[in-house]
Amino acid sequence: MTTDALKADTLGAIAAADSPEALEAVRVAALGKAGGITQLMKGLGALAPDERLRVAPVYQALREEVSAALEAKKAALGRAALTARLAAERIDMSLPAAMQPVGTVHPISQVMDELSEIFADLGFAVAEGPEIETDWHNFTALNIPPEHPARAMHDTFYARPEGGDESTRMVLRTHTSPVQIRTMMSQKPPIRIIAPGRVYRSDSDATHTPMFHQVEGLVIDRGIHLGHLKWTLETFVKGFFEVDDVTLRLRPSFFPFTEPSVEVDVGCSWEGGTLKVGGTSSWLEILGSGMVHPKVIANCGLDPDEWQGFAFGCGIDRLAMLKYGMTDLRAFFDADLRWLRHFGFASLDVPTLSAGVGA
Ligand code: 2NL
Repeated sequence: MTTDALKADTLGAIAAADSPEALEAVRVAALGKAGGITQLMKGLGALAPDERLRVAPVYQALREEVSAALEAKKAALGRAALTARLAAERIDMSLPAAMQPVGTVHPISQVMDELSEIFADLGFAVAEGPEIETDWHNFTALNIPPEHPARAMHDTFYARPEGGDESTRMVLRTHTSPVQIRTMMSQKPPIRIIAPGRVYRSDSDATHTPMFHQVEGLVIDRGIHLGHLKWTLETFVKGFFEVDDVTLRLRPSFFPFTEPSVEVDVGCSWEGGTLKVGGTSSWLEILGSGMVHPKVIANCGLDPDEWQGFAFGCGIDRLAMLKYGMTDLRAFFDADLRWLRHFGFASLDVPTLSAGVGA
C-alpha cells in the first residue's frame, strides 16, 4: 500500500470511529506493534541510506498526522460522551419535590394553642408549674386539708414518702390549680392567667385516662364578681367553638376552693348523629368554676377583703373531642399514625383570632 493510501485509509477510519473502542482499534492497526505505520518505520533500517533520508521524514510526518488525528478524535468522542451523559442524567430542578411524610400537630396541642390565643386576647398570660407537686400546693392551699373527703375523689398518685414522712410526700398534680397558687404567691395582683397542662389521676376506663389535660383560669383583682366570670366564659366558649348563638347554663355546685361554685353547661343540638355546640336541645357540662374562696386567697398571703377573683377549670381532651368530632378519648394517646394524620394539624397552621382559631 502506498503511503498516501495508508494515510487516507487511516484518517478515514479515524473519522468513522464512533466509540473509544473503535478508535483504539484504529490506533492499534496504525501505530500498534504490528500496525501499518510501525511496520513502515521498522522497514527504514533495511533501506539504502539516501532512500531512507528521502522517506523517513514522510513516514515521520504521517505518524505525526495520524497521532494528532487520533488525539483530536479522542477528545471529540470524550466531549460527545459527556454531553450524552449530561443529557441522560439531567435532573429537572423545577419539578415539585416528592411529598415527604411529615409530622402533624396533635389535636391537644392545637387546642392548647387555640385557648392561649383566645385568652391572650382577653389579657391573660399563660402560666406553668411542676407536674410533681407538694401536697400543700395541690390540696391544702386549695382549702382541701388532709382527711378532707375531696382528696378521695381525686384518685391521687402519691410518691413514696421520703423517710416514711407522710406529711412531706409529693403528688402528681391532680389539677393545674397549684400553678395558680404559685402565681398568687409570687406575683402581685391584678392577676389574669390560664394554666394549661398535664394532670394525673389514678383512673382508667373508656372515658378516663390516668394522664389527661386541663386548663384552669384565674383572675384576681379588686371588685371582681360573678358577672365577670359569666362574661369571660361566654366569650371564651363563643371564640373556641366559633359559634355566636351559644347558650350557657350555670348550675350551683360545690368545690372546696370556690364559693359560690358554678358548673357550666353549653347548649348543644344533635346534627346527623353528632352533638354540635349551639341550640338548647341538649346540655353538655364543659367546665367548673366559681369565685375564689377567701380562705384560698388568704392561704396565698393576700388579704381577701381587698382582693377577690374567679377561677375555672376544664378538661382540654373533652373540649378537643367536642370541637373536632372524636369519639374515643383513648385514641389521643395511642400514637396511631393513621389517626394522627387524620386528626393532626399542619405545623404551620397556627391558630389566630383573625383567621379563626380552629381554621
Ligand atoms: C373542674 C373544676 C375548677 C378551679 C377549678 C381554682 C383554682 C384556684 C382557686 C380556686 Cl387557685 N379555684 N380552680 C375552680 C373551680 C373549678 O375546676 O371541673 N375542672 C375540670
